[in-house]
Amino acid sequence: MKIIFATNNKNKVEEIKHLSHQKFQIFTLEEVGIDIDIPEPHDTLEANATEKSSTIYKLTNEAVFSEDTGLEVHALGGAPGVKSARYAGEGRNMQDNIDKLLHELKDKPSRAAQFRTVVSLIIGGKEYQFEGICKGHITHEMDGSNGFGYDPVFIPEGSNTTFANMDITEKNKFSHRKKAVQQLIDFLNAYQA
Ligand code: ITT
Repeated sequence: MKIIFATNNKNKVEEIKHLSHQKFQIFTLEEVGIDIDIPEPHDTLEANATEKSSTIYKLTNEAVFSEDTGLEVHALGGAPGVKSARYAGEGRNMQDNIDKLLHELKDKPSRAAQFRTVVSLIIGGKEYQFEGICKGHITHEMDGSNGFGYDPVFIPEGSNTTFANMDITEKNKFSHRKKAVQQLIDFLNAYQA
């Protein structure tokens, strides 16, 4: 079975390609010759994930999944959440986002946070969603150079180091994305068209 992963984020593709599965082969947008910036206009991860998968489904009419991920920080009322990619404003980079996050948390007693991933799968004309959560906390400074996004400032529960100090196999022992995508894999392995 062929399935398209509707993302432009190469780090997400790399993490998912580390997971083992049978019965289907994952193709990236690049591999199927689609070059578009998929819109993420909504205010929930769920709605943005649906937007991404349905945009590509309409173009290809093939099985497709997408995912939207946010970092939800307890003391900030769940921010940056769905706005994780543009927390410091449009046109700002990841360093600006992390600087803002550390600044906002400077005087907060709690640094508890979680990554939440929502996967949206469209297959046989129907949508299915899967969620993965990784709880942890935000560090006081950046540490490590692996991974992407907020990885240098996030320590998952059960570890004493940041995601950015882990290789992909180790990150996948804890990761939100792995938990959501594992449900997707289990679903597809059992799926009868
Ligand atoms: P898509 O093409 O899949 O939409 P994206 O990079 O826009 O890719 P998201 O909107 O899902 O991805 O993610 C929002 C931001 O959250 C993203 O730019 C990262 O900075 C951050 N992020 C997502 N997953 C992360 C992870 O596993 N570790 C650290 N930061 C992450």
